[in-house]
Amino acid sequence: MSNLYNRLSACFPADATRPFAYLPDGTVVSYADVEERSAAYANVLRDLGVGIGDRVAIQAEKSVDMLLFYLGCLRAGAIFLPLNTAYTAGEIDYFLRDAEPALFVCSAPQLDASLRTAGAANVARVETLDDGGEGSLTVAARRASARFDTVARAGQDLAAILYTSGTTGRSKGAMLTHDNLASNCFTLKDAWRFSADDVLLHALPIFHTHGLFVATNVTLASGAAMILLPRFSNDAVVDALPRATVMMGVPTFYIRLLDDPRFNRDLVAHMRLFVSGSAPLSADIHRSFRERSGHAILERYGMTETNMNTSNPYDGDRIAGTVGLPLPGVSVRVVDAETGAPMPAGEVGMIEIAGPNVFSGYWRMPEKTAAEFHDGYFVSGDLGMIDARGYVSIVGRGKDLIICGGYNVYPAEVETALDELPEVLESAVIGVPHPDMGEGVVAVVVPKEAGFSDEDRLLRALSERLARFKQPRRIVFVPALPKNGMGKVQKTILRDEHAKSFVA
Ligand code: MCA
Ligand code: AMP
Repeated sequence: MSNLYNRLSACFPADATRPFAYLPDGTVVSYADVEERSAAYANVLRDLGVGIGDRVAIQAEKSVDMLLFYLGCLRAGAIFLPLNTAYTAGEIDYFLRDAEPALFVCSAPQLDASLRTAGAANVARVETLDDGGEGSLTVAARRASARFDTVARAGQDLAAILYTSGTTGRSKGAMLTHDNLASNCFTLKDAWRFSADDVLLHALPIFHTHGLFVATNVTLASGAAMILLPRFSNDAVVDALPRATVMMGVPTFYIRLLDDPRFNRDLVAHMRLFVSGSAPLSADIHRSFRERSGHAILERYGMTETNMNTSNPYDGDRIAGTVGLPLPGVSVRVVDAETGAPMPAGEVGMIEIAGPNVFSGYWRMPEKTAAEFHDGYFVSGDLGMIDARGYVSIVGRGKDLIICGGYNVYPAEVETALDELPEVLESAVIGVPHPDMGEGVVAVVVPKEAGFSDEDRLLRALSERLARFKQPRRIVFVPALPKNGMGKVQKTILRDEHAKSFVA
């Protein structure tokens, strides 16, 4: 019973004709379909020779088939490894070499390029899954048996690996167990009062924790339904809101809705909950949203390595600018980042997390894993405080991370890509306020030749190496970077200088 799929399916509605997903073309996918089509995908995986514990990497457009394939992986005991659709071939190459998947799944139009990337990385099999539900896997699944005995897995066995970038060095694969995912989704189901009557408006990508585990697992664990949108757009969300009861989003979703004159109380009369996370939601947006819609957005805080850690309460005060209280079973503490000593209430320090939600380590990186734990607690890299009522606030980041529209950009990765260009002597990459995306990426570059200022040339070169969301939105050329006595770039000075890059 430790296989996450079995724990989820135990909660599926008794009436299997009940809807799981409403698709944009009007198709309704029932819970009977979930059971049968995930079984078919599990059979296909077995036929392809994917064994228990094998990794299955996938870079495909959002579709219900990708969700059913994820469930098929769980059922077959494979480890699901989703990759951002924005990643370039160069980025995918690294993940495939590092994870050594038995199978790489791509979208049909990417097949030729993926065969080359997978071939170079020694991945034996490449199959396709595309957003029309076609692709070699889907075709095979249609012919496969719709019955499959879900394989037994221990709670500590891996269900998924999600890569997260790092402040320095290579991306790390966060290993998430069946227990990690199960504990968190059942905790959230209770905390947010999910029931079979809920209809989740799902506009997030499904290659990250937010859209895949929080949104999808909680829906399945509740026997609820979702309106599956291919991506966020104001038009599609405004159209779907009257049929939904819950929406989960990154702050940019809420910023964009507030900009839309159609967004008002009537539109959300049927809604019971708006959840925000993945990046800070400003207290201003929280207040404006409440005034416009009558809803206090429920902000929560999570990480790829830990799933969700804290949440504002369903009943009780949802305090703007805080990420709420530790979830049941999750221990959150704030310590002095230098000494590791606990900080008194109200004082800022490093946030550390322990609990059944915390991952089991970075794939094949035992030293990095050990370095990120302190007395059994995972060191989040986020700076925050806990007030006298137990509410956690995140006040900054100890890690050099930019969060842009809910996607993480690690400056070191962008700086490395820039510094490799023949025109660049050195660079510093910073995040500055952006009205839509929260933060925007700015690169400050010292060119090798004084007077060089061809921003387009550098951007073109970067586009082959870095996913679009990591590429700077502005490159500024300077003769020298500000450095301290130790020779370290003073990013605070740069952030102040360029604070107005995207805002008036
Ligand atoms: C799109 N672009 C972006 C981003 N998204 N650039 C930087 N950051 C982004 N997040 C690029 C596009 O390629 C396009 O490039 C240009 O920006 C404008 O695109 P636009 O149409 O405005 O964007 P969009 O397609 O509407 O997407 C914005 C979005 C989307 C809806 C905010 O990024 C999104 O769905 N974000 C959700 C991310 C997420 O799920 N994070 C959860 C991670 P060009 O100019 O070349 O056309 S999980 C996590 O963080 C933890 C665990 C947690 O707590 O949840
Ligand atoms: P990821 O690596 O994608 O899992 O991103 C995790 C990071 O997102 C956290 O360490 C935080 O810095 C940030 N984050 C997630 N939720 C929130 C939130 N509600 N407020 C502020 N930051 C958040």
